[in-house]
Amino acid sequence: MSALFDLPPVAPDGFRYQADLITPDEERALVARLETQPFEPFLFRGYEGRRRVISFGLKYDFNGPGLVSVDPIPDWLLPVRDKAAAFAGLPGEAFAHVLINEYREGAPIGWHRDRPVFEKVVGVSLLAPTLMRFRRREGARFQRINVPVEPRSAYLLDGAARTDWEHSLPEAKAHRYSITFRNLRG
Ligand SMILES: O=C(O)CCC(=O)C(=O)O
Repeated sequence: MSALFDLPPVAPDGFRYQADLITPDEERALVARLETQPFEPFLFRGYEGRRRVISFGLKYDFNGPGLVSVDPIPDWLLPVRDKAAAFAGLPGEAFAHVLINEYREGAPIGWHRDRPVFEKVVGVSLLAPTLMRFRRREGARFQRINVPVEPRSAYLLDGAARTDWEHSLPEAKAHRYSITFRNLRG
């Protein structure tokens, strides 16, 4: 058998990646908007994370009610939402929920799977690059895959990448935003 077949997978099933979903000009314009937004610390059942977040359309409140309505998705987010939706093979309006994460230097996101109420997840990255880490239990151990994620790229979490694998990001080395879009599971 060729050594090719012994190589570990480069990404979990259901993960897709597209470099340069947005242009440097689009990234600059989005960052200028995000700098004016009232980000708040991420709260999870009494725990305060180091990343800051803001949601539009729908918000998942981990401290009680779950999914709640919030301010509608602003016009300036619609072009990137539509590009993210096209990448996922969905109409733009399917992405009723936007969660924007802001990571300053040192801020991580811990191991998690996104809430089952959501189906597909598309993340668009701005500013610093990062490494998306995936893990899946294999008996007593974890199978692990790390995927580099560059600024202006998009990733899709669907299928096994969404339901079987957990993901996390290491502490940010520099300022980064992710604009994440989710549709509701039918
Ligand atoms: O910042 C990212 O790209 C990851 C975001 C994430 O995992 C989440 O919002 O649940």
